[in-house]
This record gives sequence, C-alpha cells and structure tokens, in this order.
Amino acid sequence: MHISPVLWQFLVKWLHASALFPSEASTIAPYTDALYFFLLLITLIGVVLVGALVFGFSIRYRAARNPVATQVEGSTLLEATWTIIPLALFLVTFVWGALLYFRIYTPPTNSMNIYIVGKQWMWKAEHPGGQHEINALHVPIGRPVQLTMISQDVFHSFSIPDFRVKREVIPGRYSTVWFEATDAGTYHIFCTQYCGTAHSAMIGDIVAMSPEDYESWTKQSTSGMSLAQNGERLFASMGCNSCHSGNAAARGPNLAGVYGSKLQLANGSQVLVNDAYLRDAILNPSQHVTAGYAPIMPTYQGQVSEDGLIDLVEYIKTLDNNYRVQQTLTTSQSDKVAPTTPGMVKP
Ligand code: HEC
Ligand SMILES: [Cu+2]
Repeated sequence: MHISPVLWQFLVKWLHASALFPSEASTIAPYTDALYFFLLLITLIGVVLVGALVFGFSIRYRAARNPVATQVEGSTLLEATWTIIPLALFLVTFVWGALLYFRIYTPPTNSMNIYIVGKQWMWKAEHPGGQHEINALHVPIGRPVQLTMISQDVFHSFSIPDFRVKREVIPGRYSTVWFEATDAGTYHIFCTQYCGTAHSAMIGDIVAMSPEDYESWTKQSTSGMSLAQNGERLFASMGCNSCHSGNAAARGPNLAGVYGSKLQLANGSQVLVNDAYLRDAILNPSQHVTAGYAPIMPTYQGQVSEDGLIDLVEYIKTLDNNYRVQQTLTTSQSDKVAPTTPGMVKP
C-alpha cells in the first residue's frame, strides 16, 4: 500500500490542475489529504472486493449449477476474519483521525490572533493593529495564525478549502481555528452553514502574502488605532474604569494580569481567564462572581457590539501590572471620548 512520494505529488498536482481538488496551501493540508486518500483507498478496495465476490458467486452458484440449496452451518474462521480486518481498519482510522483532530484544533502558542465576526451576510476581519476588512483576510505565510470567531446573528461556518480549515461560527460564543499558509496567493473563503437568503454570497478572499508584503499591507491599511486602543476608549466611555481603576480602594478587581491567570470564584471553583471568559464576564457578570467581591457589576448585554467586545477583550489582554496608562486616561482623556464610540451599539 506504499505510494512513492513522487507519485503522490503527481497525483495531488494533477487533481488540483484538473480542478477536481483544492490546492494544498497550508501546513495541515497534506496531513488531511493523506487521511482522506487513505479512506478513499480502503473504500475503493472494499467496493471492488464486494463487487467481485457478488459477481463471482452469482456465476459460480447460479441455479443451473446448483438446483438444490444446501444448508451452510457457518465458519468461525471466516466470521472472525471479516470482523477483525474491518475493526482494525476502523481503529487505525479512529486513531489517525483523532491525532489529526488535535493537530488541527490546538493552535501553536506562538500564533498571531485575528478576530472574525460573521453576520448575515459577510465576514469581518479585525487585526490586532486595528485593520478592518470585509470579505477579505490578509495573512502572512510561514506563520501560524489563529482566528477567534463569533457570529453577530445566526450560525455560520468559516471555511478555507485550500487550507483544509473549517469551523462553526456561533452567536454568543468564541470558537477558534488556526492554520499556517505555505504558498502566497489568493484563496476562497466560504460560509458552509446555510444561513439565509444570501448565504451563497457570504464568500471572500484570503490573501496569503510573504511576511514583508504583509508588513507593508498592515502599515498601509491601519486605521491609526489598535483594537486595544479602541478598547481603552470604550473602557473609559462605558465607565468600566470607575470600578476597575486599579486602586486598592476600587469596588472592582484590578484587571491587570488577569488574562491567562487562574481566577478563584466565589462559588469555590477556579477558571482559566481566556478570551471567552472575559467576554462572558462583561455580558454575564453575575454568573461567575470573583471571590472576595460583591456581585455589583452590571450586565452589558445589548450595550456593546461584538466588535466593541473584541476591543475591550484586547484591551484587558494588554493590561500588565502597570495600570497607569488607563488611570491617566481616566483623569485626563475620558471627557474627550465622543458620545458614540465606534464599538457601541447604535440605538
Ligand atoms: C459597578 C462597578 C463595576 C463596573 C461599572 C464594571 N465592573 Fe467589572 N467587575 C466588578 C466587580 C465587583 C467584579 C468582581 C465580581 C464579579 O465577578 O462580578 C468585576 C469583574 C469583572 C471581570 C472579571 C475578571 C475579574 O478579575 O474578576 C471583568 C473582565 C470585568 N469586570 C470587566 C469589566 C468591564 C469591561 C466593564 C465595563 C464594560 C466593567 N467590568 C464594569 C465591578 C464593576
Ligand atoms: Cu453564513
């Protein structure tokens, strides 16, 4: 069953050139394809084997030759064989699939994070530097990229066939997926979850570029404000800093360094603070009250858009043990913030 690498490469290239198969443009793609072709191969062997037996037996045991049916008592050897071989094949597929699953869903720790917001019917991408794109996503090649995705309305699914990447994009919850592009080029983005009238138009282009090109693209398309800076403004304009000022006497906990830490809750459990937890802490504060604090934080449900929440989360992520940045903002700049900040839900 061993296919020489040359033959393999040829097969994949041919399939791609014949437009029967997407190109392999990410580090994961060859692994996914190997499993896919393995499944195809054993299915093919199964079909040929069963087909040949049906055909052969129908000739060999045709009525003209065997006018009287004979009683067959069965064969333990035969039954064991056709149980053990498929079982072994299924187990190999299971272990292989599970290993691949973990590879696909565990992002490398050094991956860069980009946010994706899906809505009827478009994809919005938000880069940490504040670059926004609609139905397009620019990424560098040779670097793992993690997407943190959420939907503003119904279920969507984010898919890049050339990268062999696909993941559900769900309202109310972050989901993630990662990839590392290997070849510069433009590839398709699809929504693969039927989401309404213009579902088929919920498409876009992913542009994989060399790190240098990506660098110059980020410089060109910057809006001047990073996500964290937008978040800092929101934090002040929404009054978060009145409780989370970082002062010892403040009514809310100091948020510096909270991201990535283990938080002790009032109900005795411990949670890891990640993006999803921060988002939920802002929307449903009463559901997981931090130990040592009164449940006085109001809910911000319906008051911030998903984009605004992303900004706030990015801001809190940047807070290290030096809270001064935000305190200066509280006293000197908060009055400069326009009444309708971009991230706020418009009435
Ligand atoms: C009225 C005071 C108050 C306001 C206003 C307030 N918070 Fe809180 N916040 C708290 C308190 C008290 C806690 C701890 C108890 C709890 O978890 O509910 C908390 C907890 C949190 C947590 C959980 C992490 C931790 O260390 O406990 C986050 C994240 C957070 N707040 C963010 C925000 C953001 C963002 C805003 C503004 C949109 C905001 N808060 C507005 C009082 C407040
Ligand atoms: Cu969709």
